Amino acid sequence: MLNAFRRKTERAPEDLQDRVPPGQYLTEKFPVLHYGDVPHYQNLEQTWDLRVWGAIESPKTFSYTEFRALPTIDVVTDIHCVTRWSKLDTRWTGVRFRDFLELLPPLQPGVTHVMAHCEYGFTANVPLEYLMLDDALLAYKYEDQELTPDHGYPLRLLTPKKYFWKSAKWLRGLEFMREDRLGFWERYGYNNSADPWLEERYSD
Ligand SMILES: Nc1nc2c(c(=O)[nH]1)N[C@H]1C(S)=C(S)[C@@H](COP(=O)(O)O)O[C@H]1N2
Ligand SMILES: [Mo]
Repeated sequence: MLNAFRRKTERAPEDLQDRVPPGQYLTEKFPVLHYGDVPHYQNLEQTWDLRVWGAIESPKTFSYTEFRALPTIDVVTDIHCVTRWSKLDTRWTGVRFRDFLELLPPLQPGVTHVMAHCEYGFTANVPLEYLMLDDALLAYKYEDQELTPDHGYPLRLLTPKKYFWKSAKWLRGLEFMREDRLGFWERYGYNNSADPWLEERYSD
């Protein structure tokens, strides 16, 4: 019955304080935030695929149908946006990143980071170890509904232990890397590490 006591955009009630990182407030809304246009797809089988490449024994491409046939799990997690809103107990459905990795050709030795590549060239870099956590997902449903275009349809990354900007929407590719490289927001002054509990919002 947590919900009944949750405020809209105020300080968290006492019992939820320990779930709200420093400098964040809780919201019941689901704000939409991104740079640029929202892609709209007509025929996903013809206009969409998911590619993996980089430091992997061979690149691989999943069609929409192939990807949607993969086993899914649900993840319930809190999300934290660098613009200071946090949302508790959001529920997502998708392919767990760790399980997805099992379906790929072996990675080459020394992979440390993954670059998420999105429609229109947006990128986000994430350490591989964060993608190996239980809550890292290639997500396509939110609260049991297909993602809306605004929130990343047909597929987004979910990496909830980082600020939400690394949860890249409109995901089209995953590049395995042997060293870190900055993604889109990271190049524009967001903190590369992006841990909400350490309040790593911007770089100096
Ligand atoms: N492709 C893409 N994904 C993106 C972004 C973007 O600009 N492009 N913005 C990020 C930022 S800054 C945030 S806070 C979250 C917002 O996700 P939402 O709109 O579903 O709340 O998406 C992230 N994913
Ligand atoms: Mo953001």
